[in-house]
Amino acid sequence: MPEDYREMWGSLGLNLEAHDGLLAVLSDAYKNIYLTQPNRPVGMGYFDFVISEVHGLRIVELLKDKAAGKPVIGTFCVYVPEELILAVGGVAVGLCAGADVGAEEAEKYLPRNTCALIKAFMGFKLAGLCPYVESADLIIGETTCDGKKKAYEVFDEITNKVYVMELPNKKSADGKVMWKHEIERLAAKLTAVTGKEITLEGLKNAAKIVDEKRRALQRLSRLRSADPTPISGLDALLINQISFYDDPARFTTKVNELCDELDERVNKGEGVAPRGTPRLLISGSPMAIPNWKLHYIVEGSGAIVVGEESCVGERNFHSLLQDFSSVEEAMQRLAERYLSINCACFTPNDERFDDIATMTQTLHANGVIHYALQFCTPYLVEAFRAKNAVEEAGLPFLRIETDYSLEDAGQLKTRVEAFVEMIKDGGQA
Ligand code: BJ8
Repeated sequence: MPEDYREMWGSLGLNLEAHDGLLAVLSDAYKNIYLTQPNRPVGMGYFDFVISEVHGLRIVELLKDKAAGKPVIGTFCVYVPEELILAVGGVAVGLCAGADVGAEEAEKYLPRNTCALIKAFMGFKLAGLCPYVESADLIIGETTCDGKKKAYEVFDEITNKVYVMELPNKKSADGKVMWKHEIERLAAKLTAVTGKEITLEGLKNAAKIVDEKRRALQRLSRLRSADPTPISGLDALLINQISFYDDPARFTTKVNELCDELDERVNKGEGVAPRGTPRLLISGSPMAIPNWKLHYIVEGSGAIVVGEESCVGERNFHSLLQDFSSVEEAMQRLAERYLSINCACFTPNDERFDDIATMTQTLHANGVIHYALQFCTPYLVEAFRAKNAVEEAGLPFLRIETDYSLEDAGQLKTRVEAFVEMIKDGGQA
């Protein structure tokens, strides 16, 4: 860390010794996984810097924002509308965690057979390792999978900051009415917490910032359709992970600058792997930072990841909000836009298979790897229908169930390598 942030971390109540250990491990992992990649775009330098300062400078910025009266609002799910947080002058930060940290602490409150994402956000808090949770004024959960909604009850007991949005299980007419009501209820909650009314002007400014961020991420996604692809899946995943933490306007500028560079690469026919390298789509549970495991394995096995049908990926930026001319209309647009996300928590969720089909076509994928965290029932069950849909479309499919530990890395690598070889041979799974 270029600056010494220990005083700040201490004042946030972090466990300094354990936190030093975590940063050391992450820094080593980052060097090994990211900085050894060949032919990285120059524009990745900004994102390398953001990662190096993810518990440093970014937290300094958040604390300055708080001191200036801007509340910090933590979220866990892409169904929570960022526009409403920005419209009350707040700063939105993602709180999902992607490392096997604090599991022992988390298991004092949660059953062992809980998915790694839930254990990690609980574990980071309980082990005193998350400056984002400590900085947050309010934490917004949602009734998605059972594990999350029950964990929020415990998380609220520990933090006393949790507010839960009720997401319907079905996108029926009643579900839509209920969800619109939940959006309005969140707006009222944010106004109560911040003392700031949500105005049309505030919503328009917020929508512009968030839509521009989405446009930049869509542009990055489109550039990955080129062969050779101008950016690795690892780097694209990192950018998507950072989109949940960074200042949105600055992030958008940096993604667009990177995309200008990638445009040039595409025009010159340059890429990070030779033309014809097998191209894979990853689909399933989200990969929160610093979960780089599967991409690292895939890209070390002679293939390239060209897209993520995931919340840390396409589900986060797939559609824009569109214009509106009143607060009421904005609430309706927000309800529609967010309910159009296709998560396995919904039943039925057939639209997700259409999304996978569209992405495989647009990105010219040669196969799909379905990624589900162990004990994530929604995605594990849905994998069977996803397999049928992908194979009916004539593409090979590999189903992976894993967690954040590295114990199964060798076994996964063997399976992924065999999958990639089969694609090279032009075969079916
Ligand atoms: S919209 S995927 S962010 S709920 S991996 S905690 S589903 S058991 S994260 Fe998710 Fe929103 Fe859906 Fe996306 Fe539960 Fe599965 Fe764990 Fe998950």
